Amino acid sequence: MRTHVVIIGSGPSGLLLGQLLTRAGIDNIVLDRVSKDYILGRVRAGVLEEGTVGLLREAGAAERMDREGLPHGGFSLAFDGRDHRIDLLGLTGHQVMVYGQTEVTADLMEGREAGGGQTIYEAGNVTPYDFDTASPYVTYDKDGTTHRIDCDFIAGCDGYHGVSRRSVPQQALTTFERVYPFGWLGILADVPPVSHELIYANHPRGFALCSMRSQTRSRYYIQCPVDEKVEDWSDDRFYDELRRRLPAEHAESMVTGPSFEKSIAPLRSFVAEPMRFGSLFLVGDAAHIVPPTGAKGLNLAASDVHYLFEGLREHYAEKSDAGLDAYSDRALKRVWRAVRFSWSMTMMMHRFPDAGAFGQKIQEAELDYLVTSRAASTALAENYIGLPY
Ligand code: FAS
Ligand code: PHB
Repeated sequence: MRTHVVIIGSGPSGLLLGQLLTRAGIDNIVLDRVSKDYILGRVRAGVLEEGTVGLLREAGAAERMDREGLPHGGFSLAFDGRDHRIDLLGLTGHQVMVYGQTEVTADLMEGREAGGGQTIYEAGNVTPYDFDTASPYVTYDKDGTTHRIDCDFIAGCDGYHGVSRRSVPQQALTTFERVYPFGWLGILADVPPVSHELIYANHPRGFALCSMRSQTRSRYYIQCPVDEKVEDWSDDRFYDELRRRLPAEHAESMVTGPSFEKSIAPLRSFVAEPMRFGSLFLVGDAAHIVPPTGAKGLNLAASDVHYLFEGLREHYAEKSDAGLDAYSDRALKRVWRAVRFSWSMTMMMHRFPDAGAFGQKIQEAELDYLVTSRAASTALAENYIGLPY
């Protein structure tokens, strides 16, 4: 087989890139090691920046999002028993779209199938070769046979645990990492959200987040010890703890119901530099991870896709490699701004075991300044809605 671009990974970054390439007439094949159903069974992000929304529309995969997504013009920070609203629309003129990553992925898969895009699921032992030459190729195992795909470029959209970053000679990579001493225990339940907007809560017992997938489906998280076991958390125990971390008005009005998804996500900040190695490009979680406190993970994957797609389009349409040559620097500039924001939100909103009384007072002072200064609220808002591409 031969194609222009082999995309390793059928998550949001691989599928979004595939759709944009296909609509630009650039052939591509997507490989994933798991099944389509397995991918659609994962519950992850919930907030889309306007840039991500625009790319989904450009990819022709936004019709259901535009119909069912929830535009949000603000969110609340809850502390000291009260909500403090951050008016995204009033402060920046922009808003975010609440629409689950699972739905984004399903819409991209549907668009790819409708457009005849080739995706090979349950492809074993995917391996990129010769990406330091002009003739890279990728092999994979399927149905007892090893297959080879010759190509011009390889997009490593295979996430943090993927093969792409691992295939780069380690001396060519520089990595930066911060692992946080806690995780997020999250549930999905078909109950109406406790509020019409998201609530990020800073409480002495720990962080909590009230989010949603629709007007009838809630997504709730509480900070938990990193070695916590999901099986130790009944729904009742979860809701009791969540209510204890929220202002009384929300704790009293919360509608609870059986969860149908419950999982713990570890929190880390991670960046690998650079994001290009010859004809191999790292995209999304393959290159960087952020704690979900700033709702940036999926949105950074989208901006990486934007930069790489522009470079590939120029390569084929204008015979120029300027965009590809600039990809890593351009992507990393936005990545580090989002890594900083996600880190700062995580430091401000969570309980740290070693913070001490001084650290507690600093958090309180930062929150107080944030909600009483228009300049500080505006800075928070412009980061949350997403800095420019
Ligand atoms: P993904 O990890 O989504 O997709 C990578 C794909 O590559 C997968 O389908 C995988 O099967 C495939 N793959 C891996 N190795 C392979 C190999 N060797 N061969 C072939 N295929 C391979 N972000 C937020 O903004 N908010 C959140 O609340 C949030 N929660 C998260 C919870 C969890 C548990 C995780 C892991 C992430 C969360 N994120 C969140 C971040 C998440 O949304 C990512 O940013 C997003 O999935 C990035 O998309 P991709 O880069 O496509 O990577
Ligand atoms: C979610 O709805 O899953 C979500 C929303 C905002 C975040 C993190 C997760 O910051």
